[in-house]
Amino acid sequence: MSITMKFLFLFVACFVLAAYADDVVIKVGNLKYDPQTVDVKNGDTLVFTWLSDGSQHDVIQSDSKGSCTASTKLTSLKTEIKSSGTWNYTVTEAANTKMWYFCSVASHCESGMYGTINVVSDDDIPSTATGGSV
Ligand SMILES: [Cu+2]
Repeated sequence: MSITMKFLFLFVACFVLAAYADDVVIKVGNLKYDPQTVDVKNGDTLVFTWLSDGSQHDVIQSDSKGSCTASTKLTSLKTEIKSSGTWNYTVTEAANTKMWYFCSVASHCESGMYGTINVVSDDDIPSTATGGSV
């Protein structure tokens, strides 16, 4: 491979990597997660963004859709209860994985404050990113 070809290859490789991982913003507040369901890829980062709605919320993984019971598995999809700021979760799960989560504060979950994360393969979607590429 010539030097020029090597640089061209590196350039393309960098571009592909940069295009692969996306930031996906999920708004936390007003008794809901918005969007409630997201399609993401391994390597994407979920940016949970508290809306400072005057109420406290958290993000706790559950074991089924709409469940208000914390997962019995060891999980890193879990935050402190807070009222503002952001929390990032980088998707390390493989494609064809579903994850569910809810807010454990008061009766927020019972009021509909829960969400679903669909981990899909690269081919399934272009991206649901609302932020820029990393
Ligand atoms: Cu809440």
